[in-house]
Amino acid sequence: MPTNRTFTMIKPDAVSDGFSGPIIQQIEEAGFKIIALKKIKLSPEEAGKFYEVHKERPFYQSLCDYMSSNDIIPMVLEKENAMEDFRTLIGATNPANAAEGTIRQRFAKSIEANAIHGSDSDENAAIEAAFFFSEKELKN
Ligand code: IDP
Ligand code: MG
Repeated sequence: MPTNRTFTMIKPDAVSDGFSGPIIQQIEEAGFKIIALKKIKLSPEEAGKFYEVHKERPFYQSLCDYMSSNDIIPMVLEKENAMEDFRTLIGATNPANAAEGTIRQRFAKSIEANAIHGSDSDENAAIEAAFFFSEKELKN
């Protein structure tokens, strides 16, 4: 995947609360182009695989239960400096610490149910995109 791309998911709380529209609008207004998008419900096992890097952390089981509790909307986005700019757009993991106007400050409920995911490196963005999308879907 080119380095001007990143991966995101709108998380279950934000999807079920009806915030996917305003979140996608904020993403597009910030200059990101949507390359791929789908709506999907993960099994707890699939969520566990996606978050495997966190398996030693105390919140892992709860995170996997939460991430498989309802539909999510994974997306691949394109913009210059995509990964870093997207992390800035979503704000800190804990919405209590997220900067004013960021997606998490606007829409997150808690440090766990924090509305949206953003990859933390170009390498992980490519791995995470391939978790949800075929090569053909990423070819755009
Ligand atoms: P990030 O999503 O901002 O990159 P990570 O540290 O990679 O944050 O954690 C992955 C996800 O795990 C977070 O987005 C959040 O949903 C959840 N999480 C992180 N820290 C905690 C915690 O202390 N308690 C509960 N859930 C957490
Ligand atoms: Mg992370």
